[in-house]
Amino acid sequence: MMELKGKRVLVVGLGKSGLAAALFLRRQGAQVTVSDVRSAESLAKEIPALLEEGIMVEAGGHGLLTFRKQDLIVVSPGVPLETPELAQVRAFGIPVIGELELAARYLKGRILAITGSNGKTTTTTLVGEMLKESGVVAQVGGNIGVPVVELIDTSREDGWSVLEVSSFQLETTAEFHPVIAAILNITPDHLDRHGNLENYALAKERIFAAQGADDAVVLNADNARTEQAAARSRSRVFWFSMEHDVEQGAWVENGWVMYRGGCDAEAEKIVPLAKIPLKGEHNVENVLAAVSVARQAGAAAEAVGRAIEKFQAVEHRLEFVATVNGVDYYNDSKATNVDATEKAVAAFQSGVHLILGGKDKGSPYTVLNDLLRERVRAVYTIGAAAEKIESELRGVVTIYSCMTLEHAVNAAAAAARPGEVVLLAPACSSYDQFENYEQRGRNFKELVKALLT
Ligand code: UMA
Repeated sequence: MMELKGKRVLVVGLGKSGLAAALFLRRQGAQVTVSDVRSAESLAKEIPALLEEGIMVEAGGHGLLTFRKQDLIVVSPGVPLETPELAQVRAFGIPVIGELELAARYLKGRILAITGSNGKTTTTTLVGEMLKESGVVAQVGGNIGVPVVELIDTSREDGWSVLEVSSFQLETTAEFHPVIAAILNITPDHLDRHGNLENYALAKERIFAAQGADDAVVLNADNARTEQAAARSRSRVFWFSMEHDVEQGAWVENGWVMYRGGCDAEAEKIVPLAKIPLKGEHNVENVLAAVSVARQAGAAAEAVGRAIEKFQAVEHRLEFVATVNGVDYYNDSKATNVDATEKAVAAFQSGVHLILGGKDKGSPYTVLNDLLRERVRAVYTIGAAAEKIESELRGVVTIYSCMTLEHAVNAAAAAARPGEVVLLAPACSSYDQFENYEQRGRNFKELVKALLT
C-alpha cells in the first residue's frame, strides 16, 4: 500500500474508472484533480459531485502544467500512454499507473485475473459463479464493467477478487500480482492502440509479470501465441485444450470436460459437453479455462459442473434475442474484433445474415472469407468501417450497404428465410455510432423486438 494522504494525484479520463478512482483517492486524503478531453458541458453530470468532494476538474483538454505538478498520475484504460502530456511527465519521472494497479494495491485477499482477446467476460463471470456455487468467497469486477477500485471496500482477506483485465489495463500495471492468471487467447485486436500484434501480446503477458513459482497461469494449448507465453512465465502452467489431453489443466475427451490438477492427480469428469448451455465451440474453450482457474482457486469439482449447467449467456455475447417469422436473431455486439466474429459465425452451420461494421480497429476482414462463403448468405454493413469491409469482402459474399443498424436489421429481416439466422457480430468497436457496445446491443434488441409488433 502506498501513502496517499496529502499527495497530489491526477486522474486522467473521467469515465467509469476515472470517477471511481478519483473518489477513492480523495477518501484516502489525496489532493485530487481529474483531467478529461471532453467539454465541461458534456461532463455536466459528473463535475458538481466531484467539486463537492473537493476534487478539481480540468475539462476540455489535458494541460501539461496540470500534469507536471503531480506526485502520481492514475490513468483510465481508454487513455493511451502515448498521449503527449503523459509521455512528457513519464520522461520527468512522475509515476503513471492505471486504475487496476491502484486498486490492486488496496484489495484484501487474493487476486485471480483473466485476460484474452475474446471470452474474457464469459469466463470471468463463470469463474465467479463456480466459486460461489462452491461456497468460496469471491467478487467479480474489472473490464467487465465494474472498476476494480469499487471492489476494495467489499474485499475480504479470505476471499478472491476475480478480475477481467484488458490489455489497456495491463499496460499500466507495475506490481499487479494475481495468484492465478489466465490468458484465454491472443488474436488481433486493438491494433489501432498497440501498433502491432507483438506489442499487444506483450501487454497481455504482463498479467503474469509479477508471478513467482507458487503462482499459476492458465494458457490455451491450441493458440500459438499463448503457447509462446509459457516460456516467459515463472509460474506453474496449467493448459486447456479442445484437441488433446493435457498434463495439468482441462481438456475435452469422449464428450466430457475433463480436469487434472497435476501430473500425478487423477483425471476428473466435470460435465458432459451436451450439458453446456452456451452456443459455439469458443464457449467450450471458455468453460475449459474457467474449470482450470476455479478448481485451483478451491472450487469443488461437482460445484464447478453444476455452475456450468446453470450458466446463461452473458448479455451481448451470442445472446439469443427472439425468433421472428421463423428467423432466429442473435446479439453478439461484444464481437468487437474479427476473431470474435469468426467464432460467432462458426457457431451456426449455414444461412447466416451477418451485420458487420462500426469503428475499424486495423485488422483485415479477409480472414472471414472461408466462413462467409460456407455459412453466410449476406453481409449487411454499417458505420465508419463499411467501405473498408465492402472493398475487402467484395466477390466473396453478397453485401448490402446499410449505413445504420436499423436499416441493416430491416434489410436482413426482409431477406432471411425461416430457419435462418440474423447475427449482429460486427467485428468493430461501436464508438462511431454508439456510446459503447452495450448501447449497440440494446438498440439491436429493440429493433428486433419491433419486428414482432
Ligand atoms: N479520455 C481522455 N483522454 C484521452 C482518452 C480518453 O480524457 O486521451 C476520456 C474520455 O473523454 C472519457 C474517459 O476518458 O471521458 C473514458 O475512459 P475509458 O475509455 O477508460 O472508459 P471507462 O468508462 O473508464 O471504462 C473503462 C474500460 N474502457 C476501456 O478500456 C476503453 C471499460 O471497458 C471497463 O469496463 C471500465 O473501465 C471498468 O473497468 C470497456 C472496453 O471496451 C468495456 N474495454 C475494451 C475491451 O473489452 O475490448 C478493452
